Amino acid sequence: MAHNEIYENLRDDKVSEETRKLITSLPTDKDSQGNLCKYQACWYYYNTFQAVINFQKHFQPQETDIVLATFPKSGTTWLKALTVALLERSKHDDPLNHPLLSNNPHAIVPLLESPTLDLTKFLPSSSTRLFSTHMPFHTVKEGLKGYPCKIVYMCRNAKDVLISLWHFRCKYQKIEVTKSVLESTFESFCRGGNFYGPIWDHVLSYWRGSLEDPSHVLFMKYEEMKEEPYAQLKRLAEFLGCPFTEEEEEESGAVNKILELCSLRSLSDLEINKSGKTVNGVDYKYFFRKGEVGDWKYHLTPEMVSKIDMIIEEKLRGSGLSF
Ligand code: PAP
Repeated sequence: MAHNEIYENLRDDKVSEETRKLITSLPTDKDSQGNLCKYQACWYYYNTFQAVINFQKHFQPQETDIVLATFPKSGTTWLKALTVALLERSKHDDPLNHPLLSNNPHAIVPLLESPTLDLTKFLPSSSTRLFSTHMPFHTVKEGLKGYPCKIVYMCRNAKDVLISLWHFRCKYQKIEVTKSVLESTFESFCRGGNFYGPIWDHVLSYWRGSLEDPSHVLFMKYEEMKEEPYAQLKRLAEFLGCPFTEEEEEESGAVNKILELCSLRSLSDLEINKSGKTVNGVDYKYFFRKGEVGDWKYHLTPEMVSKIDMIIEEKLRGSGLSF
């Protein structure tokens, strides 16, 4: 879900008259958390939808912008931390003075479609700007208005995303983690009617984007990052145009240092991430749980697994992608 502004996202008090009119022409739905509408093949709560429109109309991109894109619960916090650490690495000789030690990654990398983001604060400048998004590829591209910005997408096994969403939802709603909440989350997830869903269309939008333009769209997988973090971090650095030098790799062990700084254990041990909260009062600690591959095996019934596998198989058929 969308971090700092989770509660803002669920509301609809920031929606203009013009956007309300637009919503009347869109498919709409409702879940236990709020009203949703479907825009450019993706479901949004109304405040977020307004923010998407604001982004597409008013965002002023620049060529050097980097956008980190994910479906919620696919490794957003990790990708943000790794990218910040990569881009900032030359600036922080004093290891205790690193921004990640005193800020949660979500506070460092703004979400483009956040209902509380003031776009006028982000005027083009000479420095590289780092943003994040949960919007699908085509919606982001529209807001980038032809600028050849770099986009990094991290995808994650859909069943693990579902389990992560379920736990997160229970934590921030302060309700018990029950099977019945899992069942309702499963139902809307499979139907595709959940916030930012359907996940398959989301992932495919970036997959196709990366095939069409690999020098501007990097497609990464959470599982590969877990499996071979060293190689994947180097891949990310190369894509972003800041590859590790031989000296960095061999003498200072920079790759391993970044991986260690950004590990779930290190980040979740930091005071800011143990006791800090987003501007809307969501505890940062909710963004750190197990961080494992295949946790779904302990929670989903065989019926659930076969249903979701069938949907994934059908949706991804012929795409060349598996996840
Ligand atoms: P968001 O999209 O709402 O920002 P996001 O960070 O993608 O959330 O999701 C949190 C998941 O990433 C959690 O997964 P889990 O529920 O399966 O455990 C969380 O544990 C995992 N995560 C957070 N930080 C890291 C990290 N540094 N390394 C690996 N996984 C992480």
